[in-house]
Amino acid sequence: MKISGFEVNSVRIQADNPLVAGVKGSDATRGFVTLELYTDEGVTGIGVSFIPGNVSNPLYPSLKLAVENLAELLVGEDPLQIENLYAKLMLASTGSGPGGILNIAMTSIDTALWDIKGKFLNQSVSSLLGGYRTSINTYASGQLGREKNLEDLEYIAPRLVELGFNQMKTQMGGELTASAEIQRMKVLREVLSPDIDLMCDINQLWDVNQAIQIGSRVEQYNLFWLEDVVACEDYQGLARVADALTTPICAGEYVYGIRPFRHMIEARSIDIVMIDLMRVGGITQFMKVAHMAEAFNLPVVSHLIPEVQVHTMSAIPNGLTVEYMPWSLELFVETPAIENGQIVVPNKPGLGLEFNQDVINKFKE
Ligand code: SMN
Ligand code: MG
Repeated sequence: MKISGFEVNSVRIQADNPLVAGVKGSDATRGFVTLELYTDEGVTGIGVSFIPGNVSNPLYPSLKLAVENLAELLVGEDPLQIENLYAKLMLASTGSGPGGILNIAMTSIDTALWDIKGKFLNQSVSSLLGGYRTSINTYASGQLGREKNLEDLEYIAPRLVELGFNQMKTQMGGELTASAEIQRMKVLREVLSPDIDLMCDINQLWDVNQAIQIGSRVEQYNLFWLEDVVACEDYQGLARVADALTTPICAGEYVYGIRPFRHMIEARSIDIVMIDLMRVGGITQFMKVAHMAEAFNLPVVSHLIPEVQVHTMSAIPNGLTVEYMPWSLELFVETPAIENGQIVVPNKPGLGLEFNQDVINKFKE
């Protein structure tokens, strides 16, 4: 089998997809680059690249071009030799990474190659990667953010439970005082039963002292984890916070490639390893970090794109929970089911996903 061609599209879709009926999301749109990788045997693999973070980013045209430039190098190659092709593209791009747009572009390429392999071998990507389980815990994300006031939090959290979520994430880092930050956790804990897991993301907005002080005061609310409490590369600072608190410290979504994880883990900076599929550089690289974490007895959690991450996370024994961020759902005809608080691996070969071509045609730029 040989790669025979590809199609890359840049689409902008509604930025938010509030899970609770009646809650208004932002009017902004968010960009995605979609890749369809064709083979001479009629098998097509699909992948997605996007810039995790702001809704708008001036580099989207560059990202689309980067995916095209890399995909061109694959034409005529055997799609099953994923490590070989990965190395070839990284070698060709030496000097422009690892990091930034290169890793993000590599993610859709790598994802499409795994999709081809799964379809060709009639196995789910989860099965190819290890096949530890067929469903895994998932948590509602993007619903209880800093932009929400206390009344919003009180209204939305119990409705997420009604929708079947046993886990959900909120944020701190946006209030002027420590008391106001803590009040948000208190309000959420009061409306949620103790057996609902509540995570909290700081997105690097505190310093080490704030993290220890506020983190100590919210220990009473029994958070499932505190995420990105300080700057992502402050491994020693993170380690001080992790030592000082009982609440598990989670980080990793902001770093690029596989090597920073080695240093983060060696410095004992984190209790939970969060892997962003775009920044790590795709499924192949995700698995390397996940297995390294296993050797250190650390659980792994995924960041964004649950439609693909259901495969990586269900494949590994140390997968803890999948972030259910409903940003990319609209891109696909059908997305993985949520049953009893778990996200279910589609019972289809490859990723089990199909692009919604109507959406792509309507919203492509
Ligand atoms: C997050 C990621 C990307 C944009 C906004 C918020 C957040 C998360 O860090 O973990 O989902
Ligand atoms: Mg985060």
